[in-house]
Amino acid sequence: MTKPSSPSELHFRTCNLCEAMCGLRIETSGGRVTSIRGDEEDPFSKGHICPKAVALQDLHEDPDRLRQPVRRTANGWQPISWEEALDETARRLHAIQKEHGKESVGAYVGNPTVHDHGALIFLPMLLRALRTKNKFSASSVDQLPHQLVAYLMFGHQFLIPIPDIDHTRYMLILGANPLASNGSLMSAPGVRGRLKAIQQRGGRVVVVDPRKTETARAADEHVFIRPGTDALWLFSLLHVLLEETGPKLGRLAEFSDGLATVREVARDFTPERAALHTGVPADTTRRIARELSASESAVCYGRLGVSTQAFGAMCQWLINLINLVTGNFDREGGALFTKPAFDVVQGPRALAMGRGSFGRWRSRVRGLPEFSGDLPVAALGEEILTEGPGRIRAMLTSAGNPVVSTPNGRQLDKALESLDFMVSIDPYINETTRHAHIILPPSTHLERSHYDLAFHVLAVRNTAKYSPPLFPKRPDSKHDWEIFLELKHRLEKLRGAPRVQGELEYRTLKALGPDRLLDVALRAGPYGLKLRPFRKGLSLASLEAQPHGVDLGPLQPSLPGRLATRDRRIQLAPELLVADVQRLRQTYPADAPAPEEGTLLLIGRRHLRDNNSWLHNVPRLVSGKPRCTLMVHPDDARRLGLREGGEAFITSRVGEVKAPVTVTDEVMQGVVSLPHGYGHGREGVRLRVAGEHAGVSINDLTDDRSLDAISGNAAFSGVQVRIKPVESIRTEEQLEQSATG
Ligand SMILES: Nc1nc2c(c(=O)[nH]1)N[C@H]1C(S)=C(S)[C@@H](COP(=O)(O)OP(=O)(O)OC[C@H]3O[C@@H](n4cnc5c(=O)[nH]c(N)nc54)[C@H](O)[C@@H]3O)O[C@H]1N2
Ligand SMILES: Nc1nc2c(c(=O)[nH]1)N[C@H]1C(S)=C(S)[C@@H](COP(=O)(O)OP(=O)(O)OC[C@H]3O[C@@H](n4cnc5c(=O)[nH]c(N)nc54)[C@H](O)[C@@H]3O)O[C@H]1N2
Ligand code: SF4
Ligand SMILES: [Mo]
Repeated sequence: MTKPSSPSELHFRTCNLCEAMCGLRIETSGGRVTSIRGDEEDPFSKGHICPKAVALQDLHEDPDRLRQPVRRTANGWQPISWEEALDETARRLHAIQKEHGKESVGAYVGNPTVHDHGALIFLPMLLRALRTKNKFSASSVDQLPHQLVAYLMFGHQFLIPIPDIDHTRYMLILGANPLASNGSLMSAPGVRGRLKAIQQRGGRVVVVDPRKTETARAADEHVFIRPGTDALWLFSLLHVLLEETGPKLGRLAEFSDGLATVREVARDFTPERAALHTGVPADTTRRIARELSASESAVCYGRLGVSTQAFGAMCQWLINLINLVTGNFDREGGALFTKPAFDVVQGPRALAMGRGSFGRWRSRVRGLPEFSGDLPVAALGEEILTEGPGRIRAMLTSAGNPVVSTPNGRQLDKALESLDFMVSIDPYINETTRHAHIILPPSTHLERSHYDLAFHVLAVRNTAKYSPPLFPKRPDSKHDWEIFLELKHRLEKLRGAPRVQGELEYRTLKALGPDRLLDVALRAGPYGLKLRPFRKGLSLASLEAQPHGVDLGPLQPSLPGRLATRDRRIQLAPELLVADVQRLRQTYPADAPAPEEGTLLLIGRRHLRDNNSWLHNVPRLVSGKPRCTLMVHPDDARRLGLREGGEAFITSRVGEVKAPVTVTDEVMQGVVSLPHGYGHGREGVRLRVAGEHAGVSINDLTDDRSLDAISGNAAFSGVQVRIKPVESIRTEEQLEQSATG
């Protein structure tokens, strides 16, 4: 007799692997996932998913994933109990701070934090309890320029204008490849279809990128640009818009300051001057400016490739200005602010995110400025390695892999090895966490509830969706937020905080958890019960009753009401940015010097099946052709003696790697490209599948000294490298050996 199979169950939830927030329809049977598909009824994603969604199952089942805390000993990793792990972590951190001061403990917070509302709400509490100014995060290898510019122009770091991709008739995209990344600071599941719809409306898509990317191929026009020169090009675009077509601020003129200053600084940036350095012909620039100006609606969108540059903040400033002076800001089809149900900008004070801050303190060694409490992560290695008072001697990392994701990863690798103590909150023993003394693994993504606190704020449409946990959490496991709360409580007790009050706060927070706090924020938010006494507003319960999510409508004009500057005015010409224009003039003089002989400019790339450094242990996602290859233009390959399938030896100021070569005219001449997130071959990494697809880390080449001078964001775009065929090095060595032998 055959056993009856367990009945299958159907669940709806949101994929939280990237920013697109795709709705999933997941079938389970007998406590196992049997299928993951797109949820056609999700009002936002309408059935779209990408190949990564299935990783949610594979991560949950991955035998390499830690199920219990571990301690590193002379005899390898030993499992330990939660009590022991949490007590020891708090004790060691406290002891080090007691002996060497508060700043002797540092913290690094990585990207998946932003995809977990529990972590977003509870992590700041732990960081406050750590009391250190040495806080770092993945923001400073990513969107820091966007936040800084939003803070300076609109008064809040999360007032980030979102391109209205669904209504625009002209989209100018720089430094973004949403067909691989699925969109960033532009949550938009199914970007391919949304771009196609622009074309079907009679509109136009133009991509400016040193590589002819998947997105560039889907566009109407692709323009090559020399890496790192976008600020100069954007200035020349602005120049034409101001001098030729004239600014069209419209109703925004009433509450905007600084246009005259902008005009003045843009005056000498002619398209001809820009062409000398950018490689973009002056007439192309003029035409694009005229098209932007003439289009019924238009939006300029610039993302990672123009953020991680020496002029990252300036690029984001200029992009906002271009949208403003073409009359496309806060207007349908242009760039608008969202109105999220959990409003991190104008929501209840205790749950909202701070407006931001800049330069309240600086890093000890290099004097880099803090932004909103964080220091640029490019300074982390030197803060550990440089002797003196205030040196970092212990680290807490959470959901981050800075050894492969931050510049000069080799240096950080060495630095972490030298620490007195390190704790990592992470499910894996990877390039970073292998240095930890204790690893605290969280529950899996399917064991938690989910609400996209961050990405609803950054989406192309207002929607809201809550997903309950799909599987119950194992009794001996903890969510990230629980780990943070436990550590915070222990640290405060060790420090002798008032006992009764501390205990009460701990118990209250533990009982509430992130979901009850989410409920409070939803009720207090713009669609909550509070403002609509006669209609049913949003609450956790109402979202639970609508498992596919709720549509709250397209982005709408919201200014000046939504501005968070103290005078409720837009600052078009923040002093910090205006002052930096001189650096741009010096870097790109009106009479161009010849580029240095023999150097090539390195850029990164993303692949649809990667997700930064941490999905390479999923067999379904790493199958197929090796992806960690160096793309080289045919002319450069010929000059350097590189051939398809051969190996290249790549060196930069900070390091060297070897990678297989792909010869392709997809990259601009003089530019080479290597993806990031690889380099799993380091000793002690416990990722069996990733180890077989190890690749090399681009961040062993990127430079911790190359930064956006204003924000301190890493400047990954356009790292100067030298390249030789590996074979030629072997021949040189052989010649040397036969000469000496
Ligand atoms: N599949 C996948 N999806 C992801 C991720 C992933 O790793 N894999 N990561 C997620 C994360 S954390 C983020 S932040 C987003 C990022 O999402 P995107 O911003 O779309 O990032 P990329 O795909 O890296 O695209 C950056 C583009 O900039 C170009 N570029 C490089 N240098 C320059 C330059 O100097 N000027 C110009 N104009 N362009 C330049 C590159 O060629 C590339 O096409 O993606 C998210 N989604
Ligand atoms: N050269 C170059 N470097 C780059 C980039 C680039 O384009 N080029 N992109 C940059 C960008 S945009 C980003 S965002 C950063 C990312 O930088 P990081 O955030 O430092 O790195 P990730 O690779 O995202 O690593 C995520 C870590 O979190 C763990 N993790 C996954 N889920 C969870 C969870 O739910 N809880 C916990 N506690 N841990 C979890 C994973 O095991 C992994 O160790 O990389 C940056 N680095
Ligand atoms: S696009 Fe992003 S959110 Fe959608 S299924 Fe893929 S990884 Fe998940
Ligand atoms: Mo990112």
